[in-house]
Amino acid sequence: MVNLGLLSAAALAVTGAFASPAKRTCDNIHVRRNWNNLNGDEKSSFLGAIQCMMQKPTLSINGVDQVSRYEDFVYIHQYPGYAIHWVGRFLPWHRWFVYAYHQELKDCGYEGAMPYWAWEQDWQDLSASNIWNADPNIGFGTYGNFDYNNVYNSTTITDGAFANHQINFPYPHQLTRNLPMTANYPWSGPGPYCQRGYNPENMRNLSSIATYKDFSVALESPDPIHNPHDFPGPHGAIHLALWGDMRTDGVNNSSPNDPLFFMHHSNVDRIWKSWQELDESHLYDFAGNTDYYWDTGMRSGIPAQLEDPLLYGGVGALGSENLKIKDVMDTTEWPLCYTYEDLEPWVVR
Ligand SMILES: [Cu+2]
Repeated sequence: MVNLGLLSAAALAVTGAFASPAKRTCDNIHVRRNWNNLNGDEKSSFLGAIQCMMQKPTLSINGVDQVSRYEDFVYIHQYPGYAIHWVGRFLPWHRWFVYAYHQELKDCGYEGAMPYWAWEQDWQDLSASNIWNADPNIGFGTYGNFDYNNVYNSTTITDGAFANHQINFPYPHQLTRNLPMTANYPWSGPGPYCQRGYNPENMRNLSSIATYKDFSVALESPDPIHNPHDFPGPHGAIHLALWGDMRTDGVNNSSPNDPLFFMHHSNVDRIWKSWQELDESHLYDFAGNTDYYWDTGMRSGIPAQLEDPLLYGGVGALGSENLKIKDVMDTTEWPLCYTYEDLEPWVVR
């Protein structure tokens, strides 16, 4: 059960404010910015707010093993499991998830808009991205080194703002990544397999897709059992390329343990937002299935609809209990009230 008494001030603010959605308009529209365009003070403030979340007490949602407000987000992502991946609600669910995370960062003193990692700009060599920065004040840290003796646990990140970050949920370990394992595991790392997911050719293909149903699958990644392309979509490609905590599959679903998860999903959301603006018919276009069964690879036959609940697994946190998919389709409408500074450069016409 949810312990309502432990809901955070930020979560309560979102909950209360959402009581009358139709009557509210945005006071202003926040412009989310490319991480590369933030100055040192802004980067430091953003990373400091994440560290603050990692120190804050957990909401003890459902009484599992998470130890901090940050790990609550890991749990909230894990809990609904198959109902938020390879389904129609994948994009809207993660949109609200990143938004709610940003509310918590504001509660921890970060005043800027949510940044994003425009990884499609790093397509030629992911390992050369500016995102890898070892400075403990302004960097997410580097990308690890492959450990042949510990393939799935990967290597601990020992630099940057999250050096040796101790994770407790869903199992105790330190933050890991594993970008350079390409030579022996070609389906990971910055090599050709993942690159086909986010290279200009695939991004061009994405921008020309006509319907949400097809666009959503292509952006997320075809599911592993029904993959018609034999290469991942850009969302899946980045998870695979970074390996380590970002790679956690449909069993753990604990990839938010790496703070880069939110930088990644902010960009996934930007790409969806860009697509929504390409044609007026796209803004409220929504379809897909409601469930996916990992063990059998079956998609449920129930068609997803705009009226469906966003579905935060019944945990009730983040002010989401009454939220429907239709409420988060337009980011420039209340409650979201944001856009992106460079919406369309990824669209190769
Ligand atoms: Cu996810």
